[in-house]
Amino acid sequence: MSNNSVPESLRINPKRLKSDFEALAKIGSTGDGGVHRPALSPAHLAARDWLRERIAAAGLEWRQDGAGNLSAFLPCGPENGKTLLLGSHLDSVPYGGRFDGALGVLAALETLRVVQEAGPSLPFNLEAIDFTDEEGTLVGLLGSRTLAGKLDPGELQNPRGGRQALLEGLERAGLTEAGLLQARRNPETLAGYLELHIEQGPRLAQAGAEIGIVSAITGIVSYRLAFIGRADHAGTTPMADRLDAAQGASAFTLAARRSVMHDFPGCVANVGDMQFSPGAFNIVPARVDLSLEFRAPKVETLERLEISLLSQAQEIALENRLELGVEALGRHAPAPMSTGAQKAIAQACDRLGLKSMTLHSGAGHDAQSLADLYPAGMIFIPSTGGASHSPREFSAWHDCLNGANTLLQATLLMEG
Ligand code: HGY
Ligand code: MN
Ligand code: MN
Repeated sequence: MSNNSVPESLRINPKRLKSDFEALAKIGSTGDGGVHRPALSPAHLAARDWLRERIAAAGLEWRQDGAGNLSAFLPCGPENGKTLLLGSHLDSVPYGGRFDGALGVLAALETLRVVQEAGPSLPFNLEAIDFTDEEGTLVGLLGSRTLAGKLDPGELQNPRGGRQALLEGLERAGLTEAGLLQARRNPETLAGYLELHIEQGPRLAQAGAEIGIVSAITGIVSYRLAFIGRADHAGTTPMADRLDAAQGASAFTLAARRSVMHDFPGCVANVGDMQFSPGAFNIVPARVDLSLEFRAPKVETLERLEISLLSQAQEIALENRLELGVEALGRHAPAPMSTGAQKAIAQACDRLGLKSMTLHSGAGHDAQSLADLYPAGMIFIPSTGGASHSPREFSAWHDCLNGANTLLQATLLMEG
């Protein structure tokens, strides 16, 4: 059967998707609606074992590459034809939500099962993929960037999650650095990539839209900054004589927020972690290491923001008579989504009678690793209250179904 003869009434199986979603949410559950499945942690690997079983139970072939990317394959296209990737990620941020990434992987698997049952031949084969370490608790967009052949070996020496954590995760998962670096997939073999994801923000709900068609994904840069002073007795050292690292770290955190809000509309900056050392009630902190992540929709804005934040850090260190350590940890360029994929998603919404709107993604996604190599598109569904990266993360089940059906129909509408 040709692509467009596939009945427009094809839909996912709601009961099967819901039972998968509820079973997966139990793996690494934190008991408050969230999950804790950091990349290559025991919980994440348990989720992967579960996914592998579901793939086998569907009679689909499962594959795993040198980066641990786990996928289901459906040969529904021409012999040796290209493959359309559908997917997302099963890893989570620490103590995150149960929808982020998981919904996209399960909807991708469900799309393969429905196509397998309906039996249409498509202009491409289908592959549902779970990418390793999308969240960057180890490196960041690790699995999709290895598949894209973009992983620089140097990044593995000082990743944002720490080299020790990376080595332990690789060991636990039976992966190697060499394997990671060999996981590139020839882009000529891939027809494109579609991902369903929760919006992780409030815009769809505010606009009363059921589906978001992503136009572009934000650029993201990470640094570790160290404000370095001197350990002293917290009781006897005169206040004016202290080289107090906490003063620099906290002044910078406040300055970063102020300058982004005043001078960089549409951008964000976050200090998500601070480590004090030696770290005691009665010692003036000698050193504070902080994690800095900032995002901007355009490369030139990202570069201006980077210069501004780093120069403010230098000035604040000087003012507080501190030294400043600066480690660049990760850089993901902003990525426009393909117009072809956006068109297929819009047509799918028309077929399903769903109200859609086009929007930019302030969250990073695996699609941004692939978008310059082949047509990539993303489908968003509303997040209740815009909450994400928290156990409060929630999307109404009818929105999840709308998203999964949009992924299915968009898959059938994608050009080969
Ligand atoms: O951090 C992000 O933007 C995404 O959720 N990984
Ligand atoms: Mn995600
Ligand atoms: Mn996330």
